[in-house]
Amino acid sequence: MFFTKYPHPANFAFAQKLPANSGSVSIGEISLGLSIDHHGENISRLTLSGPWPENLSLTDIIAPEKTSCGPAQLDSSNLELRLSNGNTLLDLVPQQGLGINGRRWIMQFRVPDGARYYGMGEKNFGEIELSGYRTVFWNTDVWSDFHWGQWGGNPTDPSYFSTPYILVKCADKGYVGILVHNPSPVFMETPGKDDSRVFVEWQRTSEHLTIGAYDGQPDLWIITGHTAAEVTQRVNQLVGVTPTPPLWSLGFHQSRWGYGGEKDLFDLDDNFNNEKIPCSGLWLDLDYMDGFRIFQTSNEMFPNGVQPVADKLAKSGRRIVPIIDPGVKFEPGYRVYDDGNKQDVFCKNPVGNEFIGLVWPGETVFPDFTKRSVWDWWRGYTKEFRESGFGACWVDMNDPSTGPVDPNDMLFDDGKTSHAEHRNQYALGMQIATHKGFLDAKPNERPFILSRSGFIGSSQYSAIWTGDNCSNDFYLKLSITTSIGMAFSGHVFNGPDVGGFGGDSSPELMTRWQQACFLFPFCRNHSTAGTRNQEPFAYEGAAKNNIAHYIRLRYKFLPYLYSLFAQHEETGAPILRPLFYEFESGGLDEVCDQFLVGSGILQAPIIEARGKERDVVLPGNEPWWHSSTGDWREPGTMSLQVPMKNTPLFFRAGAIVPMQKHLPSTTEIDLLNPRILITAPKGWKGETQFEFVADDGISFDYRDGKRSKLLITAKGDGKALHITADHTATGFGEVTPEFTVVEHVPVTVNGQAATLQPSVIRLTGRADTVFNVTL
Ligand code: NBV
Repeated sequence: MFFTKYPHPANFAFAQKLPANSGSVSIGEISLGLSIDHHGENISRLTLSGPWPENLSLTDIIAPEKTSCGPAQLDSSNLELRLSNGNTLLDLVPQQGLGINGRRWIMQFRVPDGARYYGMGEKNFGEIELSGYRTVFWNTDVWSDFHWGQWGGNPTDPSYFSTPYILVKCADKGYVGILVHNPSPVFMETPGKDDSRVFVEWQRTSEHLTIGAYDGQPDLWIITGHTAAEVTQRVNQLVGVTPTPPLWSLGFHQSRWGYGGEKDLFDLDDNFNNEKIPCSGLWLDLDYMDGFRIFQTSNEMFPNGVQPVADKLAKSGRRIVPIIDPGVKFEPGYRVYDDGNKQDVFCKNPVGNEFIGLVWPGETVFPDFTKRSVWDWWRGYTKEFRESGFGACWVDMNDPSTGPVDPNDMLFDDGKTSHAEHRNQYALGMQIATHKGFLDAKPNERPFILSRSGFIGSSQYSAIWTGDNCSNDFYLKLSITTSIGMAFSGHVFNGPDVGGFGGDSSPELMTRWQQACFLFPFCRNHSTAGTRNQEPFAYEGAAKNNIAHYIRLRYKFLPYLYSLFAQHEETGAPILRPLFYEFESGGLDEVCDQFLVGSGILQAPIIEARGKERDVVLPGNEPWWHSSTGDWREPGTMSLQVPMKNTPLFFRAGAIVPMQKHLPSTTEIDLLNPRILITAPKGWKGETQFEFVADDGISFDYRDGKRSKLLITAKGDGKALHITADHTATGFGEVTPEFTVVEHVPVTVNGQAATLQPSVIRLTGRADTVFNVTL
């Protein structure tokens, strides 16, 4: 696979005519079957049958019932993608719209002037808006497949995780999302909006939006909407929302390549306890294994087994999360190899033997995760693994990485299917199988799995970290754009290696990184062997205090994050959002160094280790509460001084943000007694709502009604703030909220006049005066 070369339309033959309805399309001698189905007025599916096997995807798209009309219409013998109001958003280029070249296929769409592009899953371009790019979707082990000179501080493409999806903003007409449900490598090309990336003429991208694939049945899901939010929620539901994660997994995690066994874990536990820094997961890299043999723990690292260690750490509220690679050491006599060989679970090479790659254990074989029978084999091991005391797991190298060995010799399905046809969903199969094993071990516990690679559908099984980054400003900035790109493309539960994996994180960089990501959906500090220690307590003085403060603050806001995840499960809404997700107007299409957490909090972190000031744009037409100073800022652009202990965090007028009452420890997370912060300015006129959720945070009982929901409404009539809190469900017991407001204004709670007690809260700067509401 060439990462920097893409098929050109001139090398395809195109259909000269499309049928007026679903039917057959001729391209030269070849006849293709075109069918269009609708799933509601905003979703259509277009499939082609032809020289391809039928869709090889391991998971199905979760679509609403079929309906008689939808946005994709074959009209006047051309395909138009229309919004419900009849506006045509995109249409196929006449006579050059649908082409094939062997099993390669291509589609070219005409786009309106001023169109903008988003999504594309995990991309490392460092931008949210993606005009003028050519890209291919091919799960890649970036550090292995690119030269270090490239990944050290420049965009690399492709990345570990493939979501062949693009969201097009069709100027002011509306939005269309196109999801290609095809595990073979897909390619896309977006028209450029200016000449900024054109150094030589052939870098200029086409004037059309191009979508195609090297192989695999064309299966396109087309979603239209008036806003980015409508389309994004829908696509997140189509690929499968992330079930509410276990509450502990939303805490802070500490990892490092080099932690080996019980000694390191106990040291970490002591340090976090002594410093009173909460931490929910302690992560073990390759060193806990017996000579890189998966599912075999080193006796030296765990002389007394894992369970007693897990039990001790559980007292501090922590779980052990070890790494598992897919590669099985090729070593007759090693039980996992022998068993797998006997049961014929490993991928084959073109001459019919087990495919061999060169990874950590040396010569390595790979389970064929595209086969359901292999899922059953693997789940037995992950069940055992969970039962041995490990609390979760981290599946790495599942791109799959084969070291210096050409992966194209790794075939699937007993040698019948080429590598490329399945590669992008290898990790997905591993996630599903691992998840099943965890459920076998603990049927009523929500599994937590973190994976490096993935594909459409992974969101249902696994969180994602965005792979190997480096301790520098480039990657700090990328943390925001990559995570938002994923959240916009079906995978909301993700985050980077905070502090950077490769290289040394200076005290300033580590502080700024922790601040930038303290509210990210997934928050883990991880670094590679041979670099400086990067734990919060490895720093001194102000740096240590600042890093610790933002970790504690994450725990303070856990009830907010948890409710956002529960809301995501119901609606598909992402946790991290670009500004234009909530604010359609105001020229925010390209802002990529600020983001929203839910709809209530806006963050504009410092993304240069040595930075002490930055410009911030506050959208909309209402003021924002600045938690570093406790005052209100009018919308617009402003310059802010940002000392090391601060990070610019703004609360929307009327934001309802559930928090924990006290600065919490890892073990005390009380969802039934939250403190709800409501930030309404004096004289506020408006109304906002937030659905707060409480349950046991770990089991599936919430699906049987054991979840409480409190619908909180804040209403400002210009004179007073009226708060109502209505239980819409009490399956987990009664929620008894206490409210805090930031202005001394008349307040009623459920119709009763309240009194305000001054109090202080320290969020992102100096302590702010706030008012606790009592009845
Ligand atoms: O297992 C070692 C590393 C791991 O720490 C990292 O997070 C993964 O992305 N792993 C890759 C393999 C080798 C990286 C050079």
